Amino acid sequence: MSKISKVRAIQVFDSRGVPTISCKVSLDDGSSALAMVPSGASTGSKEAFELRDGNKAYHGKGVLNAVSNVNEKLSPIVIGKDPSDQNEIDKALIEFDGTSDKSVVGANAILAVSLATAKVASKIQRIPLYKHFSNIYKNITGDLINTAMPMPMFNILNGGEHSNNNIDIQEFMIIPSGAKTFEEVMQWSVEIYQNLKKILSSNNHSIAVGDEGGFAPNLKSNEEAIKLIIEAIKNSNLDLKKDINIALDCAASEFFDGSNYFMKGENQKLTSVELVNYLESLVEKYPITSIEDGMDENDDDGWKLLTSQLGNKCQLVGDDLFVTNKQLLKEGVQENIANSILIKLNQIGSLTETIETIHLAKESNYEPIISHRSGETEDTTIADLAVGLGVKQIKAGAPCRSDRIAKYNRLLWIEKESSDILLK
Ligand code: 2PG
Ligand code: MG
Repeated sequence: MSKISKVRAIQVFDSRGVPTISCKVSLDDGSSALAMVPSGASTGSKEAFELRDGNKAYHGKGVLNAVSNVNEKLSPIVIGKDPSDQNEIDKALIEFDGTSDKSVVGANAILAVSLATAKVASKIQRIPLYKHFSNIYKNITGDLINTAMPMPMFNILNGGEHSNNNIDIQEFMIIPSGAKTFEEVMQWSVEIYQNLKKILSSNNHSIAVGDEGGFAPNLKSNEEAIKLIIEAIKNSNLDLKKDINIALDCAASEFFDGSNYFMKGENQKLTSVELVNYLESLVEKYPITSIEDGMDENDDDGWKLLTSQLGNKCQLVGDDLFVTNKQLLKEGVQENIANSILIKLNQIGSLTETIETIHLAKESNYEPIISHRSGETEDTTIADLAVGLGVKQIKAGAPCRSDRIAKYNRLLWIEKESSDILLK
């Protein structure tokens, strides 16, 4: 069995031009694989620690300290180890750091090594990465996976922290729920996206895009954004509800001041109760089947109310709320808040812990959703992660810009090459 012989990280750049880590893990048989770490803009306060240099270079956002932590501190820990034993490797990395938020060496440093190891292990076994992920899941949890193509939520209109327009809701997404194949998923979404571009253009709105490739025009209200998307769906000759549904990521922590939700775009100050009623009115009016971070991450009463009022008619996704953390998810399940969890590898900082959280979600009947970050790279690992772990939904941005499209293109290849992996 080949062993890890070298680990090398360098500083590269993400889709926002912000530094991030790229890590190469090499084996003694000469094979190697690269992984890159993404980064968020609307981050949850309890995410694992992203180590940044904080000096003059790159406005403090350099990652040279995290890079040298990989090269000097983490590399000796994994050299000589079997790359297919992901659990043991992640455990050793986590133990070396020794903190619950990975703040000594940085979650970005640990995750880079964790992912590059998984990738090189799939290479030497000559199996696709998604298959290796299924095997790791079985090793860690004892459960077998039914691999599946995930249904995407395409973020085609960006607001909040992902653009400088006046829209407060961060993401307006389309779900091509009626599509039969991933190929059809892509065709429908691309056509809607391009029809939306035409509509915006003919109404003299900006067609510039935000961080996740969705358009970012100034509009009168959140509702106007939904109406424009519905027009684009109709212009694509697709049926609302039957073919296409809508999802929102409010990222509500970004407009909560500790007691009220202030939607600047429409000059509205709402209490938790009023925000829940507002979201319920949107669900009643439009085919909205999923709402992420409808409330602030610390607004427990708001979350309880949202779940009791909307939980049986809408998927309620916890992102900043759970930050892919098993313990926080456990508490949420006990308190009966939300009914779904967004999964981001870098929120927790290792593959093994991500898998444990997904396992707990499945056992608790909380639907897991694999997600990109707003700062992405050409790394397509999350596409394989969704397929390999049988996670039925993925959020990877608009069907536009290579940092987003790379994930969808990878899913197209998986569908073409594996006739037994179906969109459910
Ligand atoms: C989110 C993500 C991804 P960010 O809030 O769900 O869409 O954004 O990476 O900025 O946290
Ligand atoms: Mg979110």
